[in-house]
Amino acid sequence: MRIVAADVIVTSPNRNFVTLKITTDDGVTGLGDATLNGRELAVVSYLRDHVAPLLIGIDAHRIEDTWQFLYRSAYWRRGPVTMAAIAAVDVALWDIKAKVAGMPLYQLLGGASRTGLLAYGHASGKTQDELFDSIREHQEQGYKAIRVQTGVPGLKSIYGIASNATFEANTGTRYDHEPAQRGARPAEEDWDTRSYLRHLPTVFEAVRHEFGPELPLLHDGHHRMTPIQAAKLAKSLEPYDLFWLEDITPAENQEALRLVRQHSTTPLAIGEIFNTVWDYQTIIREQLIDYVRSAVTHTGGISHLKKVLEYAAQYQIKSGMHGPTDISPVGMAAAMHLGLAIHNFGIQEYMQHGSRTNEVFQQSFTFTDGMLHPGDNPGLGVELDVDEAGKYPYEQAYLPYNRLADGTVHDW
Ligand code: GCO
Ligand code: MG
Repeated sequence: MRIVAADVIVTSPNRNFVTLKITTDDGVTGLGDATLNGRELAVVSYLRDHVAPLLIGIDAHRIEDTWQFLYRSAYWRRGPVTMAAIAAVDVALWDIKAKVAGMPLYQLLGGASRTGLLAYGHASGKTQDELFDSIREHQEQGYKAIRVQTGVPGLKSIYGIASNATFEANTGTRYDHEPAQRGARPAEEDWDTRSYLRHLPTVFEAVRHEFGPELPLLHDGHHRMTPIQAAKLAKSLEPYDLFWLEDITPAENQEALRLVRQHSTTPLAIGEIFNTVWDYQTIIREQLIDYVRSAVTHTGGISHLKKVLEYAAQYQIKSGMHGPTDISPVGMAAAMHLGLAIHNFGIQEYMQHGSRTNEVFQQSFTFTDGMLHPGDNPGLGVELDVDEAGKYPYEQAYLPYNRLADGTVHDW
């Protein structure tokens, strides 16, 4: 079964998505997500100009060999662009293999290890009242675990809070916006770590008081703290029993987390911007984290992320795969098949795509009573309507960035 076409489809129904569609000489097609938020066209070029021509004629069943060929023959390894491109090829080939086998992909990965995947959603608010409303709204939608992001007094706009969700009255769907904004330049936000460190524990105290001790609560620090600030934060949130505290440091410096571990037992999650097992080498071996945040889409696909998670399993570290709206329904389905099959599944992030996105990508996965399931269609269970996709051409969009009061650029 040879590959006869590898097409890259760019579409922007509610936001930009890049999808690779591989076709075999038997007429079987497979999809892979290659969306790199805010830098989409770099992956498009990598795939169209450098990878697609190499795929023609390859045996579509040789997934591991194709992965190794693309990774090693390029010489220039790792990095988000390379690894998103390889991920798209890998996932498309898994989709094809599972369709040919007539099975949902999770069956080929070892079969289901559980009945469904616990998902968490994003609650946020500028004020306490808005935040409480948002948590309740998520609970009404079925979410059993909730990420809490909040405004900080004195700061104008912060990543991840409100104005972030839209209710589409015509379809009855709720659409979670991600921070990327369409436009020619990134939006500028402001930041003050000391105000944030003072304010956040008061928010979690109020949330625990209102919603009780049972509800799993998560928080994302979005890479903004120094190691000692991160240690302080993790320690100050300990009384509120978080499910996890995410990206408290930039973590390129993996050793930085030793300091945090010395001061706190708050569980830590890191890795949404990591691409390979090498980015995790120290933090897994030294047990400096509790959850691996990588997405299938940005970590070389199912083949590579499965290896990362198997390594993590030796240290009782679990999965917490990245699932914002900038992971397309194809990338989400891939995460769900992998999450259903592995033993060390932890939790799956799940934001809701808009109705236009759901029309472009027809999906078989379900979200019922707070649990995700990839469905039992052969393959990934996602199909792309190319005509529908063609209605929404690419639009330039950028993630925001931060400046401190004195104008210094800061991690956002
Ligand atoms: C998360 C993430 C996202 C990212 C976004 C960048 O935890 O869901 O931090 O909100 O900022 O995916 O593209
Ligand atoms: Mg995050």
